[in-house]
Amino acid sequence: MVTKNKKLLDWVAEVEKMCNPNSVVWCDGSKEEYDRLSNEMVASGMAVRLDETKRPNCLAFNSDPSDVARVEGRTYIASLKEEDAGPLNNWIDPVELKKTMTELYTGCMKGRTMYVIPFSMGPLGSPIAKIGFEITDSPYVVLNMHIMARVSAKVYGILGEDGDFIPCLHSVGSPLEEGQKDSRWPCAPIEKKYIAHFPEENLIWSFGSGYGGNALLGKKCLALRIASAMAYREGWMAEHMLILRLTNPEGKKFHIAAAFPSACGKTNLAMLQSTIDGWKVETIGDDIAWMKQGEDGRLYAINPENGFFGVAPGTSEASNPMALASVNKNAIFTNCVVTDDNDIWWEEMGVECTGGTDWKGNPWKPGMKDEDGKEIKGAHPNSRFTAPASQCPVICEDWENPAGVPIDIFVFGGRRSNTIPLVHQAFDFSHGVYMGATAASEPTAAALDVAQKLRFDPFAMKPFIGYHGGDYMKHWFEMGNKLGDKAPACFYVNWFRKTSDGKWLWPGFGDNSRVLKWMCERVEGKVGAIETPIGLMPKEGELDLSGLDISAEDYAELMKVDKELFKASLAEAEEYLAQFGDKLPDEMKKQFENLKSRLG
Ligand code: OXD
Ligand code: MN
Repeated sequence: MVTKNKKLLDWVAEVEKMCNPNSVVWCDGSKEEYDRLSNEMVASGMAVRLDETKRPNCLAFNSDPSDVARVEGRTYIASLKEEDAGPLNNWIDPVELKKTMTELYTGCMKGRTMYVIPFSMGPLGSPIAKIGFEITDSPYVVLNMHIMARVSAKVYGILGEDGDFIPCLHSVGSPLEEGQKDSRWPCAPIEKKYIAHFPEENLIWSFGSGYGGNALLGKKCLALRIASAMAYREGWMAEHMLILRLTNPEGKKFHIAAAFPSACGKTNLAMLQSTIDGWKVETIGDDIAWMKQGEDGRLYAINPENGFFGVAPGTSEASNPMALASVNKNAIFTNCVVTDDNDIWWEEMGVECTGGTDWKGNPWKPGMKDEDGKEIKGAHPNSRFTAPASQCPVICEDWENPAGVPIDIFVFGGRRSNTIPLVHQAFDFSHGVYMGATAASEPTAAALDVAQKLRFDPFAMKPFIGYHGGDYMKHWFEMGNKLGDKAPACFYVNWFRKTSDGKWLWPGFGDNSRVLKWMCERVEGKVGAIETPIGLMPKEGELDLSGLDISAEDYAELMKVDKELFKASLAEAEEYLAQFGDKLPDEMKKQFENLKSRLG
C-alpha cells in the first residue's frame, strides 16, 4: 500500500465506488510511468509521437473541437454563502452542486482507469508548498501534471499518516460501455461541464472537460482559486503573475511580478531577451506567484508550478526564442499542426510549413480556405505547449528556492489599443491597488465564452479569485499596510497601443526591457518622473530608446494621456466598481474620487 493516510484512503475508496472505474492506478511520477502512458496513448491513436530526431520524447494531441479552452461560464465558487462568492463568480449552493455532480460522477469512469496523482505545488517539502491529490480518468491529464506540477512518490511520504492535502477530483465525463471504442478526446457536452470549487473545504470537483485549466487541477483551480481563498484567510497572496529577475549592468538584481490577463504576453515577458546592453532577464515563473511577507518585512514570491502551459500561436524565434528552446524535447502539444515530416507547427511560428494535419485532425496546407473563402487556421488560437520549466535556457538559479525571491516591482496591464499609455507609475501602493483593481483588457482566446468587449480584469484575476472580489481588493490594501515602505513599487503598462489606422506604436517583445529598465531606475531613484493626472511617467529622454527606430510623433502618441478619453472611461469604471456594493473598500472609493478630481 502506497499510503496509510486515512483521509486519502477514504477519499479514493469513496470516489472509486462512485465513479466505478475498471481499475485504480496510484501514480508515482516516474519516467517509467510517463513512458508507459505515452506509449499506451500513441498505441490507441490518442497521441502522435513526433519525430524523435527533431523533437525527442514529444507528443501531440488534438482535443474535441468543443473542448478547447477554460469555460468560465461553467466555473463555480460554491461557498457556503452566496455573498462570499461575490459578483465576479458563478455560485451554486454547495449542497445542490454536490448533488448534481454526484449524479454526473456516478458510473462516469466506467471502462476507464482511475489515476491517483500525488503532487506538490511548490518545491517538495517547502514550507510554502501545498500538497494535492488529483484523481482523474484522463491519462493526458496525468502526463501534463507530470510536467506542470511536482508529481512524485515522495509526496506520499511528505503527507504521512495524518497530513492534510487538497483533494482534486476530475473526470472527462465520458463512460465507456462494454466494447465501445473510445473517442480521440473524450469529454462531456458543455451543459454537463462543471469546474467547481468548495473554498471552505479546500476541495475541487471538475467534470466534463479534458482541457488545460479545466482539467490540470493544480494550476488555476488549486494554485489560484483555492489558494487565493486560503491566502485571504491566512494573510498571504496567490496571484496570476509571472515572476522574473532583472539584473542591471552593475549586477544589481531586481525581482518583478507582473499580472496580465490570459494571452497578453506573460510568457514572453517572463523569458524576455533584453535589447539593452548589460540588462539580463531570468525566468522564475510565467503564470502564478505565491507571495508571503518575509522576516525582513519584504514580500517574497515563489512559482508554485513546475512547467509552462503556454499559448503556442505567435511563439517564434522573434517573439520568444526561450520558449521555443523550452519545447525542443519532452514537451506536449495540444491542438497544433503535426507537419508532414512529423514535427510541430503553429501560426506565426516563424518557420515554413508545407502542410500536415490541422488541430481538427484534417489534412491541411497553409493558405487553405473554407467554403466562405475564410482562411483555415492550422492550429487553434488557444493551442498550447506543455514544457518543463527546467528546460528554459534562462531559468533563474533561484526558481526553486523554497524561500522565494524578494519582489521590488509589481506590473499590471492589459491589452488596449487606445487610451492607456505605454507606462505609468502609481503615486503610492494604494494608488497601485486602484490601478490593478481597475485593469481592463480586450478579449483573448484563452476562455471560450466571454463577451467580445472590453472587460475589467482586476489584477488579471477575474476568472481566478476564489472569494468575493471586494474582499480581494480589501486584502490587497491590507497587504500594502502590512508591507508599509517595503511594499513593491507599482506600474501599469500597455504594450498594445495602436495608431488610429491600426499600426502598433511599440515594438514590444525584447524592447519591453526598456520599460523594465525605467522601472528599476525609478525604484533606485536614478530617474525622475512627470506627474500626470493618472500617474508618474518617464521624463523626456529617460526612457532608454537608444537604437530604436521610433518617430517623435509615434512616441508622443504612445505616451499620450488624453484626459477626455480617460474621463469617459471613468463612468465605466464607476459602474464596474458599483457591483461590489458595500464590500467595495473605502480606499477604492477614495482613489476613484482622487483620480476624478485630478482629471478635472
Ligand atoms: C492560462 C490562462 O492558461 O490564464 O494561463 O488562461
Ligand atoms: Mn494564466
